[in-house]
Amino acid sequence: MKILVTGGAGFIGGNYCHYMYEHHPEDTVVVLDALTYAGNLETLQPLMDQPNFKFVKGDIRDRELVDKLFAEEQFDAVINFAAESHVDRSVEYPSIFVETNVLGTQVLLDASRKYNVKRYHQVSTDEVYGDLPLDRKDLFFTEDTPLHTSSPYSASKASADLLVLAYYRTYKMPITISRCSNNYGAYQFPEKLIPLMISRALADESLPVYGNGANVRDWVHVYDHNSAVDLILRKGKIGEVYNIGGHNERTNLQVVETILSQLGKPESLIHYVKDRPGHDLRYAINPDKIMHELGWKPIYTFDTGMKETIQWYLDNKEWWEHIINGAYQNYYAEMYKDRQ
Ligand code: NAD
Ligand code: TDX
Repeated sequence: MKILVTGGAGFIGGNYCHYMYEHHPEDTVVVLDALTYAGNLETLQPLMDQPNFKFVKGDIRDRELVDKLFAEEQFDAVINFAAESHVDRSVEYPSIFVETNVLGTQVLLDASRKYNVKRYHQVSTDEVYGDLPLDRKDLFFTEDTPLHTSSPYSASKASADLLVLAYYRTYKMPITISRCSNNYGAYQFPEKLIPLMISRALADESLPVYGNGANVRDWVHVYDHNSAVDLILRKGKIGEVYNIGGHNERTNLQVVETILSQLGKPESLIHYVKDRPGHDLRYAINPDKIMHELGWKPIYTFDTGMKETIQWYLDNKEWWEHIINGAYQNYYAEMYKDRQ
């Protein structure tokens, strides 16, 4: 099988390429990635010389480039990981989220249709369901939960999902969609909660916790997310949405405390800052459908996954120090200046 992996130089797409090399070396992977601030070729370095791996620098919004690539490569399947993915950036710069996440998805759908791709998989997010109240631990997102978005990021992802579903209904395109909760693991850009807190704690810098730290996220190790995406690609039913989550709910404060304790750093580093506008309270996934219908099971608990992840950031300082020494400095100063 020849698979187009868009956004393969990013966190989850990059890990998917490593997953493929480990589990399906017989398949060919072509990565299409624009190498925005979030794309990093160092993540793919170990794969670059493999005969059945190819990297193409390009933008999913570029119709001409995408059409030419599809004509040349004749893909069997497309997995669309490419996106603007950071909620705080979407609050500051919403337009690029609509352009990449909605219009980029449409370009890929059109090319997949024209070249008869056998499966188009859209990597979506649990954020399309909005949030759950903090005092109703009995409530979970199912695939039937109505879309109810909060941020420009989640609105753009929900819009893309609707387009994908429309192409299924209208053109009978062979699509699937996955909606996963918060990921963590190796190669995550240090703007997201876990790598941001690890890198700052290691430098003895203050840890900016939004609001009172009581917001809840449901954490999935990136390996488990990718094993689910791969299972859906091979065994999922066309036209279906699958939620992915492992019942690992933690408050943001609990996550930060776990990091501090493993790194042996003091809790005095915690600094409560102004809340994110529209901040979703709680995400929690009901993963019954993918577990029962496809037999998916995560291999990580939050504790084993966090131990391994923190160790990875300790062992791979070069990977993230390159990032935080560059334009990232300006990002942090700009994004956090009004939160003090
Ligand atoms: P990321 O920001 O780390 O990576 C995104 C990648 O897409 C980067 O390599 C970037 O260069 C590339 N990209 C951006 N715009 C592009 C464009 N116009 N053309 C081509 N490439 C482009 O994101 P991530 O965390 O790896 O997320 C991957 C996908 O998974 C996204 O669709 C996101 O919505 C979804 N998702 C993420 C999480 C999470 O916790 N991170 C959870 C659920 C779903
Ligand atoms: O500095 C911070 N302080 C803080 O308290 C940052 C960056 C975050 N937070 C809080 C906000 C959230 O409640 O931590 C929580 C997690 O924040 P993010 O890492 O920004 O993730 P989130 O907003 O939950 O969205 C993530 O999960 C769903 C991904 O970024 C999305 O791409 C994915 O779709």
